[in-house]
Amino acid sequence: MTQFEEVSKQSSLHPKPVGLVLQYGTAGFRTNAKHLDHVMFRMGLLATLRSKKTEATIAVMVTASHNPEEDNGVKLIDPMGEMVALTWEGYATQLANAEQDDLLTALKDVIKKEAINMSQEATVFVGKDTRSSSASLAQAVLDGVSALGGHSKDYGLVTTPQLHYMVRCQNTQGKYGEATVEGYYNKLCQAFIQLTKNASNCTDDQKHLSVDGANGIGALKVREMESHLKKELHLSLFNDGSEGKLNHQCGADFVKVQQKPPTGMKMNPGERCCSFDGDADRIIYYFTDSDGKFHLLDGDKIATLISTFLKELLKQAHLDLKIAVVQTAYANGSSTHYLENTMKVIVRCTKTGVKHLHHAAQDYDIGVYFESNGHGTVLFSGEAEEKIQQLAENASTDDETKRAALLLQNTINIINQTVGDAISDMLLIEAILAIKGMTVQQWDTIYSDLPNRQLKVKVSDRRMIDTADAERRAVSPAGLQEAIDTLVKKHRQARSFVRPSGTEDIVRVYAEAETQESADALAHEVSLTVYRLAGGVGDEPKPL
Ligand code: G16
Repeated sequence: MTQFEEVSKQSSLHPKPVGLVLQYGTAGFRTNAKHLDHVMFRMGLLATLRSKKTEATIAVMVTASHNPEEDNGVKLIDPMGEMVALTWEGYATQLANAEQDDLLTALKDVIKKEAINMSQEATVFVGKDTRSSSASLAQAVLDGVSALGGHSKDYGLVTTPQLHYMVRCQNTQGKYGEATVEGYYNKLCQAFIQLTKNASNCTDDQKHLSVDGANGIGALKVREMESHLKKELHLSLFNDGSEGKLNHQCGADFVKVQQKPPTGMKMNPGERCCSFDGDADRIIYYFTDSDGKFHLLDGDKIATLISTFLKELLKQAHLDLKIAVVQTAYANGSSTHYLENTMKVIVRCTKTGVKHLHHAAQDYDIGVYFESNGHGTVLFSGEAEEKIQQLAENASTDDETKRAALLLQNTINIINQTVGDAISDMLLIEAILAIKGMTVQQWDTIYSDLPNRQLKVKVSDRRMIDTADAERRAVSPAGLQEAIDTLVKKHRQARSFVRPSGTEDIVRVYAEAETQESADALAHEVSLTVYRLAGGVGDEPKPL
């Protein structure tokens, strides 16, 4: 049987529902799990082609991250652990939407366009989150890989960033680390222990952190990692999946959007807490003060903490490296103002989606990228890493410079440079707070967030809304942007934008203003405008 006959035979076991069309979204295909079996099989095929093309290992992660339990999705991972290249997103859409009889034609089209040598070997790593649908969908991916004669390695239950990490380790022949979960814990935890040796007089209280695992994979993996931390960090784990539903009233997305603590978590006043999302690639910190007020430290505050720490170390090490922070339109206006005017770092704004931020961050010696929702990491250029290493190893380097260079080296080792990683970010943040002897309250007061509100509006077809200028302006439907501009003018220090979500079937509305009442009113007014101009469905949005 030829390869294509095999694909044909196998694909009939993963048939596409006639007429179903899915869009490649912010982070891959994402929808109700019952529509995804054929997509997974085909992504197995596509990953095999991508592996042949790049002559490297590729990975496929089965997850719908922050979405509800009944959804699922797929993330494709390129050789250096980054999200798959944009042109291949187009091929993914082509393959996913080809009717059953047209699949081979679509497949051959990709092979031709990319001039793929079909006799080249291919390897695909596969991972999955804890959703009940993930096991059979991951099997569909593996079936796709084997139908095209590719080799596969099934990592089973892993966080998304762990799978990204494995790919980079594999394709750098172990230079980035060992391509096992154990290797991942060893690398990150050793760096954490080295870093926290620089923290003096850390009390047991300061070493304690409460973690909301969103009832997902992150909870399992934090448990697995704990012993590697050698009691240098004490974690209390909540929403560990033993009872509650994935992402339901908990997790990073819930906490960020609702601006309130997750259910299922015991929080004492002043205690440092954090939430992961469903596949542990996002993290959000928070605490309640003695008056019961909730304080959120989101991706913007995390980016500020990390970039301040790095800038200080670069100064101590006398290293002249260009550092930038990459944000999206959701970044709180106060954070951008602080970064540009107080910290005096370069700030870039990109479209939503880690793939966009990641690419922008690659333009600098050190690129710190974070979405407000807590998705982010830090990238170091090869040259920057080399300079830091030379300094750390140079016998004539003075003590202070050497200390800073070693801290930078361990910081590089604790970071998962392939993608945002809740576990790695948590360890880095904990290490920075310990080294600086900083409380979560002191971190929170670096700057004050402008009050803000995020809402969702359901419309009949969210593709009606098109945006420009890194999603800060709506270019369609006609009149929407003008209406938003008029509404914004009614409020002080206000800003608002709308964009179609690439992971959920809704339009997102963001508003910030001088007071919470103003931000809430503006978000509501803009939601109503979207509902009226962009084909809202269901009841009209009600005031908050
Ligand atoms: C994904 C992306 C993020 C993005 C988020 C929401 O996160 O990786 O970059 O911010 O979706 O995207 P949208 O607003 O388009 O729905 P995750 O954690 O769900 O994979």
